[in-house]
Amino acid sequence: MGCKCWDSRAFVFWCIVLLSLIHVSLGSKARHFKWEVEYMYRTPDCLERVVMGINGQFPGPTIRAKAGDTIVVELTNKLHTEGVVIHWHGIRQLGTPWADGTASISQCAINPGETFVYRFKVDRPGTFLYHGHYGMQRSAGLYGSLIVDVADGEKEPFHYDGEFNLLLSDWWHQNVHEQEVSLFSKPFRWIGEPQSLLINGRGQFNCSLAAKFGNNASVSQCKFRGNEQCAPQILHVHPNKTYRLRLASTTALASLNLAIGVGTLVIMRADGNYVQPFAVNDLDIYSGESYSVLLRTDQLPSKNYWISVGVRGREPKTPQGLTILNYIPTSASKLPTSPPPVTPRWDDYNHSKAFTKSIFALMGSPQPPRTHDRRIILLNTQNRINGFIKWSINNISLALPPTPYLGSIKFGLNHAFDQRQPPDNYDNSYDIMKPPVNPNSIHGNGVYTINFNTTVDVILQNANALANNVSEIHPWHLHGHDFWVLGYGEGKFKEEDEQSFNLKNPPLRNTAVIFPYGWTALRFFADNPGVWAFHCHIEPHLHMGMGVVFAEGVHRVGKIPRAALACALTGNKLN
Ligand SMILES: *[C@@H]1O[C@H](CO)[C@@H](O)[C@H](O)[C@H]1NC(C)=O
Ligand SMILES: *[C@@H]1O[C@H](CO)[C@@H](O)[C@H](O)[C@H]1NC(C)=O
Ligand SMILES: *[C@@H]1O[C@H](CO)[C@@H](O)[C@H](O)[C@H]1NC(C)=O
Ligand SMILES: *[C@@H]1O[C@H](CO)[C@@H](O)[C@H](O)[C@H]1NC(C)=O
Ligand SMILES: *[C@@H]1O[C@H](CO)[C@@H](O)[C@H](O)[C@H]1NC(C)=O
Ligand SMILES: *[C@@H]1O[C@H](CO)[C@@H](O)[C@H](O)[C@H]1NC(C)=O
Ligand SMILES: *[C@@H]1O[C@H](CO)[C@@H](O)[C@H](O)[C@H]1NC(C)=O
Ligand SMILES: [Cu+2]
Repeated sequence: MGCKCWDSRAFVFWCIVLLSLIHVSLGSKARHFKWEVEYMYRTPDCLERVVMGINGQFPGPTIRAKAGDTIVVELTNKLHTEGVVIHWHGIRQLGTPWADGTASISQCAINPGETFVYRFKVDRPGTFLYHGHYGMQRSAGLYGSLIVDVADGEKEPFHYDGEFNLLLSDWWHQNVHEQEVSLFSKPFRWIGEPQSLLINGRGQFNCSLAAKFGNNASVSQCKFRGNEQCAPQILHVHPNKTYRLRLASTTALASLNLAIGVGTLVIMRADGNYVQPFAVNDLDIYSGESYSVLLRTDQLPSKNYWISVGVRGREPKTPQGLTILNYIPTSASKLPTSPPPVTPRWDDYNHSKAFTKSIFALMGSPQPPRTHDRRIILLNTQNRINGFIKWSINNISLALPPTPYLGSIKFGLNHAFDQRQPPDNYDNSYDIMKPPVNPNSIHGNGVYTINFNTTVDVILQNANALANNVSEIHPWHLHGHDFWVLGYGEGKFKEEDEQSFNLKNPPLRNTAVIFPYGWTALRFFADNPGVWAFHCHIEPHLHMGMGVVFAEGVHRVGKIPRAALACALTGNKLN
């Protein structure tokens, strides 16, 4: 096809033909969505509250796409008095860093009444999430699932007959604005443990599905007609089949364990990446993580069984979340005859560590570079600033600036944020086993500038919080990348611990946990121009400053859509 005829109609015609042929042959397409974010009344756990929903749905609509597709979400902010953004959790945004959906980092919050178009490619299959990333809007209910299937003509390397998507979250009766104020009050007011655990946005607060097995007579049996907003989603299965469960957690606070009353779950994928399959009776899932597991329904007798979700790492004051695995033709309304499985004791950290350390990449997965160019050690502490309680990283509590970094760095606006880099390490005399001797820290908004195409090791170092004998779990999530999890250790990370790194088959993930008083070592390759948040995925912790910002190859970022930066100091830089 000669393309000499630049201005002829024939050229245009043939180019359209050609483009559509490419389109068909790759099987990839653009998937368009028009979304409106709004507050609405809902009864997620049988009590009516205001939640943040999308197009009248809570959780938001599930996006289903194929690897290679382009997702286009036209997001209109129908909240009356606050901005909004949506982050596409687990999507690397290669070439589209402005679509990452992080307020003050990749874009300006979308104003009430305005529409912003997220357009990005989903380049590989997996079970992902999307959620608000401004203030604590994720806690308010702004979240949903993003499921990417293998491209046409490709197959998963495992067979299954059907699948279920279970999006796990936690829920408070206090509204999120009050939670934000309480966390920022002096004296500090902790939001407490969630009232309910939700499975696909459904939980039961004032009744229990399993009441008859409990010894608390004041808890009544839940009675559902089935159309209530808090009625559990029952998983209807046929005997002797294999089902894929897509599990993802978008909890604000709770680390979870999911247990089934029968058989085993075989872990196949973690955060979208293949792992060496292994079987468990229960699995831990931290906020920001996802798993695909296979469940075989070959148990006898074929009847109904429980699935339970319980809290880990914090003394649970929240009843377990429950749903039912209904074996057809058994009636779905028949409750299982045995009590629900009890998830492991909240402080059985050995159980959690054993699970987490059993996850290895499947043979043939991308291998990590053998060495690093830079090592950043990040000490996680709880601190005070002028009497307010904060979380800090290397003694700096992140307070985001009004101008998004992507714009301020690209346009060299040196006054937009602190130009000093935060430290790559902490004072080695710091005793991680004790509360800080001097609990004070400072607010900051400096960024770590990462040289493009270099290998970065991050050592996340946990420590004692402000109270004696308290060190919490923190699941850390990196935007724009997957990282290899090279290892976990107890106590303070030492130079010689590098000898123990797993360079053979470390799992690739986008979220990794640090255990109390321990460290976790991650490695990533900085090949994605943009500005990327790296933070604790516990919503109140991030809100209290528990995060850092990585800027990499920003001068390589192409033309940023105007609408992403139309605020603060970048508001007039785009003409
Ligand atoms: C739970 O609370 C809701 C709302 O108050 C009420 O309609 C429902 O009957 C209650 N359920 C039980 C079992 O008490
Ligand atoms: C029984 O359940 C009620 C209502 O959920 C709760 O207030 C009470 O503390 C429970 N009692 C015990 C002994 O667990
Ligand atoms: C499932 O398989 C088992 C073992 O092969 C068999 O005994 C049982 O009858 C099967 N159940 C159904 C419902 O097909
Ligand atoms: C947990 O594991 C450690 C190290 O293997 C062991 O010393 C400890 O006794 C275990 N704790 C419990 C409660 O099993
Ligand atoms: C953290 O910074 C504060 C305020 O500058 C200082 O008082 C404190 O000693 C620092 N702590 C550490 C562990 O560096
Ligand atoms: C970055 O690394 C990739 C391979 O890892 C290479 O193809 C590319 O040329 C490198 N780019 C730069 C600017 O160094
Ligand atoms: C510290 O807390 C752990 C549980 O988190 C408990 O097992 C241990 O006894 C506590 N130690 C002290 C000295 O209070
Ligand atoms: Cu945290």
